[in-house]
Amino acid sequence: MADVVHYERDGAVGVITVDNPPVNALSVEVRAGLVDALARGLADAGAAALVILGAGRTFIAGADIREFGKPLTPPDLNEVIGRIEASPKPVIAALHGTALGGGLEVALGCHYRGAVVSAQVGFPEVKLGLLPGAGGTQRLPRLIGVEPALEIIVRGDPVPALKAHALGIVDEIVPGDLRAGAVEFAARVAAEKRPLRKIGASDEKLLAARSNPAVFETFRTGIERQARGYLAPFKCIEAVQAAVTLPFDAGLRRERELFVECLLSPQSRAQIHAFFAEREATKIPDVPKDTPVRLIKTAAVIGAGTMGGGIAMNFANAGIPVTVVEATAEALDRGLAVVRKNYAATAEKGRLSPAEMERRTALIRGTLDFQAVADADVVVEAVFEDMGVKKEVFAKLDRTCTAGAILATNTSTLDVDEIASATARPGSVIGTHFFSPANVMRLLEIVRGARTAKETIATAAELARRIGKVWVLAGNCDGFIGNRMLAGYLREAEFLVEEGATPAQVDRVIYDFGFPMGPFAMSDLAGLDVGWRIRKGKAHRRPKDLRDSPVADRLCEQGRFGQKTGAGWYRYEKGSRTPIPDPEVEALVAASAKEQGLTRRAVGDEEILARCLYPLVNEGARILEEGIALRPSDIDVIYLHGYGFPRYRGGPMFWADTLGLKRVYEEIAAYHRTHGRHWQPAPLLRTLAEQGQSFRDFKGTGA
Ligand code: 3H9
Repeated sequence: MADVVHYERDGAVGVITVDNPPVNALSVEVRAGLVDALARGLADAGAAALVILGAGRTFIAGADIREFGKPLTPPDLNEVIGRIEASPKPVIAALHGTALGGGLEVALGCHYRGAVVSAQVGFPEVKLGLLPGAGGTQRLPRLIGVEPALEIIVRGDPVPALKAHALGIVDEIVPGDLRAGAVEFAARVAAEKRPLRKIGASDEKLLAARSNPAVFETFRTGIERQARGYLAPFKCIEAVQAAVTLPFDAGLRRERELFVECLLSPQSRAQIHAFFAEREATKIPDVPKDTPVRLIKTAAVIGAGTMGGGIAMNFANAGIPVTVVEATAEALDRGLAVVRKNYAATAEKGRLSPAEMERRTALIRGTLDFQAVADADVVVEAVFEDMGVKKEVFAKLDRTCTAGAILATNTSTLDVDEIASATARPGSVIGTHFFSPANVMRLLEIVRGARTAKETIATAAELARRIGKVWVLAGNCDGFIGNRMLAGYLREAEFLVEEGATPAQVDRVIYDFGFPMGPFAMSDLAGLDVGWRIRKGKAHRRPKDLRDSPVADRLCEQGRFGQKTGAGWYRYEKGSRTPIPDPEVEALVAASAKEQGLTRRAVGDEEILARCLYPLVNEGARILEEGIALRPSDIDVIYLHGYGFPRYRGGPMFWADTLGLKRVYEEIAAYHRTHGRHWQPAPLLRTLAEQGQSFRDFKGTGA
């Protein structure tokens, strides 16, 4: 077995070090190593107390997620923790980095906990579709009370050391060196003969909830909207409730049952897939981690519109000074006023201190002078979506910017190579497709042009990390990954309505699947005019034999641009965002159907779901085959973070795998026969289906 847990003596204290890089996950070797090291410590007559700490950058960050789904090899984590808690010598956990999940559970099995001030503790299991399964739901409420425990377990957010100290999770904040401080703490506990605090044996903190069981129902109601569709948050509540209603040992057994129930659920598989997919997306085979990057000290944004302002806020939020360039004073003032309003709204909600708001606002400087971009390390162009305008901007950037500066375009559809051709340095040009609102949405598509240099990609990736984005690398094509796939989704939604469904029915089916809203509500929110303009610009490229629903264009011709004009696919009362079905739209749709000779019919919910979501899968398969996306899981990350695909379903490609590609292919082929060329199955989908494989098995085109 690998030597991943060491034991050594430091004065009168035995030190147990978990050394399992990168995050000291509780693999079977670590669990067995902890049992052995504990036994050594107990047998060591010179050790009056024991310390458990983590080597490297963190204490234990949890169970080894890669072991889930495989048969459990003993010792079980509950057993390990039970032995620690039963130790006749005091055991002290010394926390740094992130003590998460099973890591915090180990710490709660210890009699005392010390932490450095930068440490964080938490139970993120819920984000993996799980619950703490090694006593966390039983010990934490016994330590700090039911309500704070519910907050930590059900929400899954990390708790900084000082707050953990205030709550009573951490007994001492260790100043200076953790090991020395923890050894001193342990020696003191032994010398003072402090009682061994066995959390499992105490239950005073449960008494309040025992006499007020309504606390659970209140909590459940409180999370209902946010946790809609998810299983784990509700199972977490059930597990904490078991701490209150059952004796400790029975509570542990109930917790384990609920844990296993979650672990075996498709939701947990999907959420674990999402966890690894997000990390995998940051690995670009031909751009290794040690690729040199340009240090970004200052940034510039061209254009102070909604996107430009939002992008500038991203830089300011990360402490990077940013210059926003506009053509007219009026547009600049308007843009900067929106930025200030956004910050003020966040401050009003208490999520930003007034001082921090000032600091961030001060980092954003507006100017009409294009020369101001000369020293910027990165410039993001966010002007009108028009090739001519963009090329003009890039020619100017080429003349103005310092050598090696990253020249990024925020285009959502245009050809990055053509934009780059306006410069003499295409290696420095890259697409950074932010999603609207750019200061809120976490997704960033980084678009690699044919001549984009590796350093440019690595720098953009590093910058994305710094400004807190989840990023995915995309190849250069119309709509890149996300929007290219979305086209088929929107097209089918519109066809379905022409064929007899209503926008409200389609939206309900998609909402019930788990999206925050359906395609029509989303289009009304985003503004119908954007797509309309793009369609008009590309009208000449549309194949004549492909049907398109004219309804969206007709809505726009009537000035119905969505929420902002009070009407789109729905109508809206003044000041309200609630979509109200509109008979006028119904009439327009009926007329359009008649013109096209369609006989309208009742459309079933199942058909709606398949016809909206299969185009995502089919186009996703093409995107993979063309090498526009590196892997199916990258596509999933884009849909989870940019389009509201429910995380508990893992993303469109993962979802298709769960249905089975044979079924997906056959249904797409059937739609192809009845609905025509739009539904031509992607060759990759067909191949995988015929070979009985999944997207998970796709290992790239080798291109
Ligand atoms: C649990 O504990 C259940 C128990 O209650 C009950 C059991 C019975 N396992 O994120 P990073 C890998 S559930 C395996 O890039 P950072 C990760 O994939 C668990 N691998 O670093 C990556 O690998 P690679 C509860 C793990 O510094 C590498 O480590 N715990 C695990 O940005 C570096 O990760 C959690 O949910 C793991 N548990 O962030 C914590 N964790 O280099 C999950 C990480 O090959 N982890 N890896 O791509 C995290 O939140 C972050 O990784 C952490 C570090 C904050 C720790």
